[in-house]
Amino acid sequence: MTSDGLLTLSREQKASFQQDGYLHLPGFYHGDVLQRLRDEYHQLVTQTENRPANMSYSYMDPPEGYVPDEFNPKNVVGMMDQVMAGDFWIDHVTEPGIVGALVDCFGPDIDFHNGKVRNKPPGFESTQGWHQDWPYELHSKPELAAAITYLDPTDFEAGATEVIPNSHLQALPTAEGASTLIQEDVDDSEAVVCKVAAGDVVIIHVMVIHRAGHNYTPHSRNAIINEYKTAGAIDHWNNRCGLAGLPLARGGRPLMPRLTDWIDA
Ligand SMILES: O=C(O)CCC(=O)C(=O)O
Repeated sequence: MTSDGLLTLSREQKASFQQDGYLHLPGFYHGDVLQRLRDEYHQLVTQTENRPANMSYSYMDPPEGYVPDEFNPKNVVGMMDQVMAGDFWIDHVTEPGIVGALVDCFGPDIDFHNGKVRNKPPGFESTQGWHQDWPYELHSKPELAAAITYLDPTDFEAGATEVIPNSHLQALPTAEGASTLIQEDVDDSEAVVCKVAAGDVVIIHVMVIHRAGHNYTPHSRNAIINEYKTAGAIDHWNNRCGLAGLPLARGGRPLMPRLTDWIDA
């Protein structure tokens, strides 16, 4: 518990999340803990056979002028439900510091929502554009957030996530037949590039306007996105993802035991 009586965040960090709709946690994972995370991740994207059928991988053809890098040699661009890959990935979802941050942001009762991987292999071009996650994952109330764990230093040229601070207070109309926003209507004059280091985490409110960037570097930029919600936010989009709705904190107390020796509780 921090000196402010919060589980993970300082009072300033909590206020910053409430004000801006996102929060950058530099160096959340570091040292041996980060190394283990990167090692496990390397196995996840290289040992792709014989995984549970309810996990899925997607791959990207290298664009002209780019080749896959050694860390992500199969050019995995995305995965769904990496949490089903084993105990380590459950420990990543239930990591008490992250669950604590969500409690600090939203209140005492937190559930898991879903987990995925979003990589930006060399030459990746993001086609999604500005969006709020809300239309993709409607609930009875917008009490959800994604915790993006970055495994590599990621700046603007390398596909950094961009966010528009304080844009999380209302749901905006989506483009015809799409879940993204009408791009011309988005005022991105105040957009912030989340320049991150390996091991940083950025927490993104479900309604904050954001987008993924393009990666013009020869290095794969890799990230895991776990999403969380309050117990009171009831699923309206029929979430069938692995471990959806798993209770992670009740009464402000993280519930899940550690399954591996990765990070001791
Ligand atoms: O990959 C990123 O930088 C952002 C991901 C994103 O926008 C999303 O998954 O909604």
